[in-house]
Amino acid sequence: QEGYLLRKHELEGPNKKASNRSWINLYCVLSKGELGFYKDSKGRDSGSTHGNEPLLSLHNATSEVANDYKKKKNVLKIKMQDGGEFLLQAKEEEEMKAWLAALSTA
Ligand code: I3P
Repeated sequence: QEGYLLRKHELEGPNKKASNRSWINLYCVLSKGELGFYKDSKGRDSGSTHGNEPLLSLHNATSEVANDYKKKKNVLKIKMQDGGEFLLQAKEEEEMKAWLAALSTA
């Protein structure tokens, strides 16, 4: 599963708000239990992530529709094992569902 999503870093750890909280459009790639964020698909090909961030391990991560986030539609939430949290916005509901399905088996 891969494609562009808007991303907001919500929490850096348990109850720790992320410092950079703005929405950014990133090319997201889910592969082998890890989620990578890239500027575009060329970034994926060269392996250089946005801001040189490490790949996100989805081990023990949970994903759900972000029903508590009201400002945008088609937003899902990923909660990581370390307490970190990201919001990801898809352009359409079907796209959000496809990501949730992929994340649930990652
Ligand atoms: C953030 C940006 C986000 C906003 C966030 C701001 O400011 O406006 O869009 O989240 O609010 O801190 P900046 O771009 O200067 O980093 P929302 O879109 O969810 O409102 P927050 O800190 O209340 O999450």
